Amino acid sequence: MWRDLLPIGRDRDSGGYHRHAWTGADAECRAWFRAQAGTRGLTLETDRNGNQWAWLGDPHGTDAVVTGSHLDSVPDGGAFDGPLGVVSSFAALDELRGRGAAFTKPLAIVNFVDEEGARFGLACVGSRLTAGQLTREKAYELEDADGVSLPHAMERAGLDPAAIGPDPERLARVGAFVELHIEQGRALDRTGHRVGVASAIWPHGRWRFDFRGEANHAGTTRLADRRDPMLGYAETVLAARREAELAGALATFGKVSVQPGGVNAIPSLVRGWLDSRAADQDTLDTMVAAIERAARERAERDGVGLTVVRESFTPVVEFGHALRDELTRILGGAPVLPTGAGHDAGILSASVPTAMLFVRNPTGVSHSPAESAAEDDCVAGVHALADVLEALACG
Ligand code: HGY
Ligand code: MN
Ligand code: MN
Repeated sequence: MWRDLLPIGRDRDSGGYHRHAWTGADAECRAWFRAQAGTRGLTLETDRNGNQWAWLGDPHGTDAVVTGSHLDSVPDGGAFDGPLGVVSSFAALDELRGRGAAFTKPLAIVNFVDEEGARFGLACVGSRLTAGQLTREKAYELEDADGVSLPHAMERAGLDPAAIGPDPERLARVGAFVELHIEQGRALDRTGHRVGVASAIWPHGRWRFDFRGEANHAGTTRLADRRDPMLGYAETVLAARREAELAGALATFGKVSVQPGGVNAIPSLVRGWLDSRAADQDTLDTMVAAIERAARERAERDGVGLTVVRESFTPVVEFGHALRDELTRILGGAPVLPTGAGHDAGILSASVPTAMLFVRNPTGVSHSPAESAAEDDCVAGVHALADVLEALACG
């Protein structure tokens, strides 16, 4: 399975992945998922929001046990973030069948669409829509960098965008959701364990900063006459770093666009996206407010306009202790750790009992082509997931 997935959407030079929602690479990943379901005799369903479900047992049964993750990537992402969870789910099912496990509950493997939000700017679109945390109206407003709207992209991929929306009946049939994921840090590595259980996800969000100035000639405009939005942006990047350090939190400008984008022109618009995360809501709010204050002060000084829009937000997620403790017990005392990374599991946890397993990441690197995990650790993850699914679905 891993070998089949590896070439899809991979950049030949960097080795990183570009599997953005509803692109050709995403379609190939989805075809791969369909084929894996078919090989195993599972019933494939694509829900109203484009998430794929592969069912063993009755798709309309209740108290289903669901596992899976996502197959899309960030720009130039690693091979493991997402796919490890989906591949491990199929592998765990194979292992359970090999053990002769007798399933007493329906089991599904899910591929949530557009987890990373790399194309339309909002993360976890598939799970948010299904869980009713993103309205159809808001989803219809999402556009990619080329101005292609989300509904249009879905339509091109053969889906009916008029159907998208919350799916409470589907979620009501789910008794438990367990997502396996590569750890995106080194906390597990420091414990010496291969597999851990998630405790919580930090609150996090994305804010768009638009600095609007005046385009002008780089060779003839006196410094005193400029309204250069790049200065406010630069100052804000430094403020974000400073405030994050003070707060013991995280703030990142990882994406910026400049208009008109000429080497010899003062920009008219600098648009930067802030990704901010902290252990608690107060710290996050205070930090983002301080960054915005610094941006406004500088923008005013330069005669530059500033608008700040919060494009997405995910409150803190504390995974339910009952399921989390059960997983820890099944795995013989696996370490329990929090993460700053967002996941579909975090979105679903508001609607269904949800837990996560993390597989050791020896370098901690993620959202990068250098992301890696040892094969033995991945196999340990499959065994752990199989143990968990057996306990939950064969009990
Ligand atoms: O950005 C995130 O936290 C996640 O990996 N989608
Ligand atoms: Mn990710
Ligand atoms: Mn992920």
